[in-house]
Amino acid sequence: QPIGIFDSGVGGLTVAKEIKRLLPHEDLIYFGDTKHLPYGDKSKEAIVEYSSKITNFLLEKNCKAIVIACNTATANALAEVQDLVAEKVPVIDVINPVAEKVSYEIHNNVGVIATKATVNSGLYRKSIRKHNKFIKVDELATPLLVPAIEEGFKNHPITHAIIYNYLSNSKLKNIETLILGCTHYPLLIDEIKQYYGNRVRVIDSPNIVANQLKMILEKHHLLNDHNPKPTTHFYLSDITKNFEKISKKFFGKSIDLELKVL
Ligand code: DGN
Repeated sequence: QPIGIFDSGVGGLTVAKEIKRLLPHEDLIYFGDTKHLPYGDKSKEAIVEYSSKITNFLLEKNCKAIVIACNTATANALAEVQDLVAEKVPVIDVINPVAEKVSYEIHNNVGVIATKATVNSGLYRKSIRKHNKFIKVDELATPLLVPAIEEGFKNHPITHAIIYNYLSNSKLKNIETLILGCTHYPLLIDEIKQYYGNRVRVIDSPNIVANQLKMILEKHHLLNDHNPKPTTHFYLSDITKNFEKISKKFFGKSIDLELKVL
């Protein structure tokens, strides 16, 4: 049985890549809802509708676990996806495992950068403070980073100017830790680390999420570690030349994309 992974677009491939690295014998199905992106500017109702359709598709494909590899979908539709799945299979999201890990380590001031819809939900703050109510959490919407990444502006003066502008915001002034609360941002992790030097710890979410998935599969005796021919299928709800190009960047190698409209 495969693991189902979904995102609003191709950003979730940063999570899929880490899952593939950590669990190389697993079959994977990835669904990117490129037709409806960006989720970051959509209403909760729309995000719930899209996420539910994708979840049903992944359940039809007989997935043994579902990974919501999108912060915006997690922030707006996690409870609805969990209801829909009704404990048939485990659901792993990209916010709670990261919030939990951060709250158990020594962090007093945590910053989160994410899309508007994620910041508006306040889920990072709620989730961190559920575990440790002494941590101060400041969330900042940084929407321009997504198009900059999708345009391929890595190591580019435009991206450096955007990063500088956002990270120098007074909200993030005293942070010790920064969570990259959007699946696109790992592609800019070096530039963000460069901005801070050693002052701030930047959290690598895909690795935490992949480890959480591994732990849950082990717990449910669902881990596949002897599969001579693991398969990975990538479905997008809209395919363009640019998606093909950037998918390669996000996943780290060339992939075959299949069109699937839900
Ligand atoms: N993948 C989405 C996230 O992690 O929040 C962001 C992409 C988008 O919809 N703009």
